[in-house]
Amino acid sequence: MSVYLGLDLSTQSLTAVAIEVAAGERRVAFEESLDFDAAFPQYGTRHGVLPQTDPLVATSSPLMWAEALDRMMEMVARDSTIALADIRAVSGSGQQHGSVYFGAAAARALASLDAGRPLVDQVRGVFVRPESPIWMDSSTAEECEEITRAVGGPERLARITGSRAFERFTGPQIRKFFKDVPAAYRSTVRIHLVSSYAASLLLGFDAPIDPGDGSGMDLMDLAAGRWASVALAATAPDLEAKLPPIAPSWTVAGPLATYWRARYGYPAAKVVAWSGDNPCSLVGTGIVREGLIAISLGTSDTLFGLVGAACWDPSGTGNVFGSPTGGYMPLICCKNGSLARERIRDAHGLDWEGFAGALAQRPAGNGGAIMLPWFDAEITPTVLQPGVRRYGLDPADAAANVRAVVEAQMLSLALHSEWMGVKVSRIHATGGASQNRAILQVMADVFGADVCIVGGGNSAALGAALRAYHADELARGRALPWEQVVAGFTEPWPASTVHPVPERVAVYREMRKVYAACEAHALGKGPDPAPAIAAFRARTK
Ligand code: XUL
Repeated sequence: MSVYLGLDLSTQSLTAVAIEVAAGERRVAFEESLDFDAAFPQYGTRHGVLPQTDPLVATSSPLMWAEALDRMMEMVARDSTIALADIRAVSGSGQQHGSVYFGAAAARALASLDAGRPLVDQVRGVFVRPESPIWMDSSTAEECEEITRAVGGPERLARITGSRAFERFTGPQIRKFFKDVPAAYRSTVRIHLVSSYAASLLLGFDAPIDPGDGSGMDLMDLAAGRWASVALAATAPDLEAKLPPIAPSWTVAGPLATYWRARYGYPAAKVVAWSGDNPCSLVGTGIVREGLIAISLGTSDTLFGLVGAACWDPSGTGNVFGSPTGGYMPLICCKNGSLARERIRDAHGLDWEGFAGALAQRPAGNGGAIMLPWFDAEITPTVLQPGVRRYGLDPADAAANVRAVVEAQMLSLALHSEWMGVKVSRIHATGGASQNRAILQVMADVFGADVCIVGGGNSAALGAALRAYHADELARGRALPWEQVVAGFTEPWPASTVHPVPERVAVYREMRKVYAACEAHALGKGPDPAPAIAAFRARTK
């Protein structure tokens, strides 16, 4: 039997999933999370983020992450359900975009870790920046502009790297550090992503960055899978020398460092390059061939898929990351996800059952009543002035508003993912709201595709474990097809499939255009959509 360990260092917690793969059996053998706030209160994080006076700044502690990794590795080692000696490979997933800054002492400290002392005490002195900027930071608008200008415009940057400049992306964050504290930037020897940092702790030396996470930096030539010199030059001086190399996601970077073996009894398991949490979730939700997409209905609603050729979103809202399976991973993120659903639910005094009931009371198309659910500033499409807009929708009508918010979310996901060019054959739904069948029915009808539920809550950690399995097989000369890698772990839940209803699919095909007209109008980019709404209402009566 072979065991593979996947770790997910996310914003709020560190999760480990261990999978067992034997001839006739595959199963998840271990699944545990460590919540940063609860387990490490001495760092003072809230939801994994350090307190700040500037609301645009978001940081966390790389030291806390090291301590969490040490604690989790101990928990895995002590768990009696796993045969430690059977662990063949370890990989991981990190919250994307966050960065860690090593000074001159780091290489020596990592190379000489003493198994008799906790990790945290040995890496305390290695950081040039004791706080790491993370993906929730949006303090780099100025740097985004400067980088964009230097590269030759947002379209050129997106064509090269897969994304225009985003405040949370690592390149703009590095530029801000270089501008704010140039001496500290100069003394930085190595800049890691959260993913490559954690992998380096496991290895005892600098791990590479994989294209899945490297593409979240505004620094990588997406099609070539190497650093883009024009983007590096636009960001900060001598940057390439400070970055680890980019290596394929299935790279075996080395064995677990002696520290882990001597301290906890691990074998010399292979450490496989870590990736970002979204790229790992792609594998953990079973999106391993074109035509499948995953929609995660969580705090934000995220849609991602897998495509063979590098692409970019001409509207500038979407991202394209490298896929850890090879190929590319287009992704869009709508910020007004569960929050918007909850706001409508609460405004009408409903519970989730009542919400589902209200949704079913109204016909597909909602009689032409449309909501733009921008309770909060929105990423997709870019909406900086929050505010809900209603077209032909009475704010007091509970059923109409419930239907309107869900239809809006699904229409928006469908509309703004058209650029991906994915012909959707099946949707894998995950996240809290995927338990609501009525919502999944709207999803199926809007996309005209079957929808099924996959996975438990830990798709990124599971994806990392599956990547470890794939890389181990490859290193042994067996190139397993990805569908074989994920088999037994990412199958749809039994009886969870929801089929589209052809008449409703036809309604939503029309409604998508009307919704687009409302969006354009609300953003000051199009005429009053009233005639289009009236025509739609007449046609769908
Ligand atoms: C993706 C992004 C987030 C983080 C969360 O671009 O910013 O999904 O990866 O961990």
